Amino acid sequence: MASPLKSLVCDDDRYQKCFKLFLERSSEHQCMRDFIHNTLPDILASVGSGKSLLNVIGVGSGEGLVDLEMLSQLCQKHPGVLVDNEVVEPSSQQLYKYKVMVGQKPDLEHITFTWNKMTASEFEEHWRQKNITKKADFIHMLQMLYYVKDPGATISFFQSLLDKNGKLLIILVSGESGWGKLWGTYRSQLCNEEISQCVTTADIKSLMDARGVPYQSYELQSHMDITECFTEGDQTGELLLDFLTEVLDFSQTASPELRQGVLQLLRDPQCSEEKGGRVLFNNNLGVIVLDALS
Ligand code: CQA
Repeated sequence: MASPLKSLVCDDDRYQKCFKLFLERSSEHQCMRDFIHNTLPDILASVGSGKSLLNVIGVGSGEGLVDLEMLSQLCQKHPGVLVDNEVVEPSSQQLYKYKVMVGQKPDLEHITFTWNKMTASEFEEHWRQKNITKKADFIHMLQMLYYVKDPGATISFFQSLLDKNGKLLIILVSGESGWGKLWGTYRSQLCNEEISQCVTTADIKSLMDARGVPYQSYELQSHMDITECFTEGDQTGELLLDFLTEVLDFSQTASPELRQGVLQLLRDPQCSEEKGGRVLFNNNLGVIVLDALS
């Protein structure tokens, strides 16, 4: 039977509201930033190996805040190189914000931006049809593989675009995160496979192991303050619950059993820890780095 619950993804205004709140209540961007500053520079040191132009592809770049931080690390590691940056993002609002930000930054004259307002699979189609032979030195896909039909096929395609010494960076929630536990129990009731996949880095690692594709991996500690979820009728709590379940108006539309079950699991030590009267949901992220196929 089809789930009667509507996906949050169907209401972009509400999604953006939830997402903004999530960013305020979580350390998601901070932990990515720490990784970008502390670990990524070493990963980027070997890309390109002496080329004067580096090709970068950002898949699902959003507003581009995190992209620009990575580009800045890349430019610091390779002083004087030119960067050709392909941005792939289906949301025109997000792409617009990205363009505005680029227009306001003074120190980006070494980087050219190509704006692709499309999904990853449309980009793949476009690349194949135009018979583009350009290879990439650095490709990143941050928190986006949930939204493709076949994460394994998407990874294969983008990995095939890597030049010698190129790197593909994938970030998703970790299998050990609260998300992993929540989906382990409620996947069939919450996830609409047509819209998004409940995929974690644990799934991607199993897939790569099965294919015999080597990778490096990292775990990033992160949490999300979900305390308000447990106060009935609280507006903030309802937005956070929508984000956690990816269901539009979850409290209003889920059955009482599902609602109670989800709330109980969210509080459970498998998903969250209590600290100073706050409930902190485990939002740990996993990073996977792939080299060019040899
Ligand atoms: C849409 C869908 C997903 C979006 C979006 C818009 C998204 C961010 C911004 N706008 Cl229509 N996705 C996103 C961002 C962060 C993040 C996750 C997804 O951590 C991961 N999800 C599962 C762990 C959270 C629901």
